[in-house]
Amino acid sequence: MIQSNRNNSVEKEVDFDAVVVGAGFGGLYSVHKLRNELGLNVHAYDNGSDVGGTWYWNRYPGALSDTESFLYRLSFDKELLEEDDWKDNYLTQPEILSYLNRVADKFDLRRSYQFDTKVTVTHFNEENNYWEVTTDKGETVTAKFLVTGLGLLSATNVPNFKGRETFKGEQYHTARWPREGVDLKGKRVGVIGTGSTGVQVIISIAPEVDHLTVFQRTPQYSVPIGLKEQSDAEKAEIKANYEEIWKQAKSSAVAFGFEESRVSAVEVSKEEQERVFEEAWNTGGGFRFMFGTFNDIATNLEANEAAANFIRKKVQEIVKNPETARKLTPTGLYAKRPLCDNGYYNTYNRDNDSLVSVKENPIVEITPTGVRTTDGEYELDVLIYATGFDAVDGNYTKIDIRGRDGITMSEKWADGPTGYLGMMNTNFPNLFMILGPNGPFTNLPPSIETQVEWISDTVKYMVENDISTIEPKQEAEDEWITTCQTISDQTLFSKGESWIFGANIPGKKNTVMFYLGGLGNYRKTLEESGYKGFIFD
Ligand code: N01
Repeated sequence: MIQSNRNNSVEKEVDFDAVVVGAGFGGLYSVHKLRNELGLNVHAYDNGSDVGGTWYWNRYPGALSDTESFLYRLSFDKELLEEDDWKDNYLTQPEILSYLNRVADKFDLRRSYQFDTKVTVTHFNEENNYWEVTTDKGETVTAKFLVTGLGLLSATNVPNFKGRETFKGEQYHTARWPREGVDLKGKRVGVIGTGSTGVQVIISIAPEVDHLTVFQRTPQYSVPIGLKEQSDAEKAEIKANYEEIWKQAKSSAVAFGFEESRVSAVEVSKEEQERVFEEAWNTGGGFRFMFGTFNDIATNLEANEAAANFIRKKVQEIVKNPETARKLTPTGLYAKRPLCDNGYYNTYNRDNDSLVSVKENPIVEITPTGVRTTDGEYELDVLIYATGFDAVDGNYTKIDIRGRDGITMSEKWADGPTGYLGMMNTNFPNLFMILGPNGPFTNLPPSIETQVEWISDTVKYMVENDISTIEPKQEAEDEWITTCQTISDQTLFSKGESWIFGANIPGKKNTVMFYLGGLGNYRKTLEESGYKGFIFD
């Protein structure tokens, strides 16, 4: 427990030094750093019944990470990897959940958690410089530091279709998939949404259902993931090169374990473009295809079109039914978080799979027996919403968070969510957000690790120097937001409509919610700027 040495201190004792919210990668690592390493008195909450965060909730069929197995983990403890074994070069949801359970066991993290508990209200008490944290169980505790690992993609988005509640069959959002599973055998199943989640569900359930109807709004650019069994020799090499692998990932832009290309697509011949794209197509990986082939696919229209065209041709080659191929072929920019899959386009060659373009024939309503679009009714037994998330701030605005002078987080973010270094906000002292707005856009565990380490170093510094509060300076926060905006303006991402900018939620303001400058530069910024942008009191 922190002992205050301040002579002039009138602050009341707190119940806990820190409250941590969330039991995913970020929350678990925070509890380890703050409790096990700094020796603080930590209490943690999660809404789920056990650890896992994103991977606790997303149990839908086919759920898989699109980061390779050796980098979808925490790197701080080499033993964790040494002890670990895995089957393929990508981890399935049960494997990731099992990994996070092993992390919790190894570091005895579960005992700090109160599960099945939602934090509903949290107010900063300016008189005592602590956070009051209230849960849906009606309890309130106080803590000097509040660390939130609420998840970037965890507030589910279920579009408000007319008649949704009248459907007599079963309906599920993919991120709220029942723990006991769902029997889809022999059923007529509809899937709305063809993002990363939809694509995985569709591939996974198509062989088992009687008939699958996919309701697609925007056709997607997706490349093969390159899923394969990882040999013992490959695993041994990964373990032997542990230090170099993580050094490379943490200094790279997207932290997916490959070197980002330094070659411009527009400076090579068409033949060379084809060769490089074909090689990446055969190797697999969405980020590798977008960032490992050429360095300007996400920034230069001509380069982007070359990559997009390559994928379009592949769709046309793979999909046998010309009308389905036409509907599946993407037309606009290739500028969303890149997708990859294990046989998506090929799924549409099955006899029991049909594609409805809801751009051409919009959904009119959900009826008791299915989905009615402008071209007719599709009868269904089960309806699956793979419709994504209210990303980044969606989980924050659900909580009544108030900082100085009673300002609410929703008020602070009225023009869209923002944050200093992706972790803090003016007027919200001692509130550390893991993957808060304006943080890096990468393979997430290395960014989470970076932020949790910065947070625990900062807390340590404050404890050692008897500092009560930390808060960004307004000018530092403004400058960081401008930096994020400037970098984003240089990319084509800002012109593609996706959750990255909040464009998927009707009425949500389109905002730059990420720092697109890469993890390496982000880490350099943290290191070089020190605490210049902060006010300590
Ligand atoms: O969500 P999304 P997601 N009517 O928002 C459609 C991570 N992730 O859960 O494109 C009809 O991308 C929407 O259509 P459109 C990863 O970061 C990773 O799939 O907006 N359709 C789209 O097709 C990913 O980027 C992994 O026109 C509607 C879909 O629903 C992020 O999660 C796996 C609609 C939503 O796609 C989000 O992915 C899974 C409406 N009213 C997730 N509203 C891996 O690691 C929305 N849609 C592999």
